[in-house]
Amino acid sequence: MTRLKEKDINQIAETLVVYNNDLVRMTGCTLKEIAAQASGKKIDYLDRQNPLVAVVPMTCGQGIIEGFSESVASIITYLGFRTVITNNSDAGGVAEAVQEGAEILFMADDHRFVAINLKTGKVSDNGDATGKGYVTGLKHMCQGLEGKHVLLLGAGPVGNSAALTLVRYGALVTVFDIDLSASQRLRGVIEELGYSVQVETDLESALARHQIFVDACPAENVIELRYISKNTKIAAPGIPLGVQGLGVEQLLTDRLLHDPLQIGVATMLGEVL
Ligand code: 2YJ
Repeated sequence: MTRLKEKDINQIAETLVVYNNDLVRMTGCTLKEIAAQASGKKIDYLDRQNPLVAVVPMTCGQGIIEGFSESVASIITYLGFRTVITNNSDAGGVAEAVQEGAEILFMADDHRFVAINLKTGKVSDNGDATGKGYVTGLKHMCQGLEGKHVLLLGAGPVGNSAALTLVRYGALVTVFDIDLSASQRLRGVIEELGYSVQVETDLESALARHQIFVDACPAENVIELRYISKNTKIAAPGIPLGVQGLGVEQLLTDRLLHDPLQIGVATMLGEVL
C-alpha cells in the first residue's frame, strides 16, 4: 500500500453507499459479502458478531494522514460494527481502546497496517487481506477464474497474497515484477504450496496476451490503453491507478475494481472476526 494522501480518501465516508452499489453491479456481491468470502467466513457468521472495533491513530514515522482513521472507521461502521476512533494516539490509544472494551484494533504506521483481535490473537495484514479481497471480487467479475489466464503485476505483499488466492480459485497465473528475483521468490512460495505460476520478463508481450489483470504494483500507467479490449477485466488495488489515461474508468465501467481502502479494510475485519 502506497502511503495514502488526504485527497485519495476524503470521499470514502460519504460515498460508501454508491461504492457498494457499484461493487454489486460489477461483482454481484456487496462489500460485506466479498469480505466474508475472501476471509473464508459465512456472511451470517459475520452478521452474528458484535465486537467493539477501535481505530488507533499512529503518529510515528510520517505521522497522521488526515482523514485516515475516519475513513477506516467509516468502512467498519458501514459493515454494521460498533466503531470508535481513540482520542489518544499510539500507545495511549491502544490503552484507551482496551480500557473502553474494544475487542478489535485497527492501526497503521508507515510499514504495516494491521487489524488485531485482542481476544483470539488473530492478526490480519492489509497487504494480505487486500490481495484476497480483490481476487475474490475479480473472480465474481469474471464469473469464475477456473482455467482462466491472469496476469499479475507486482510480486510484493499484495501480489503474493493475490497469487495464492488466484491459484486457489483455479486461475492460470503469470507474474511480472520489475524485480525478477521478487517474481522468482513468489513462484517459490506458490510451488511450495503445491501450485504453479509462470514468471514473465517481457511486460509488453505479457500485457498483449492477457485480458484479465491484477495490478498489484505501485507504478502509474503500466497497463496502457492499447492493451485494453472489450473483454478486459482489471483488479487494481492501490493508488495510483496503474491503468493509463483519463477517462479510462468510464471506458472500463463495470470491469475495473479499484479503491483506496474499502476492500482491504473490509477483508481485514473478516479475517480477524
Ligand atoms: O494513523 C495514521 O493516520 C497514519 N499513521 C496512517 C499511516 C497509513 N500507512 C500507510 O499508508 C503505509 N504506507 C501502510 C503500509 C501498509 C502496507 N500494507
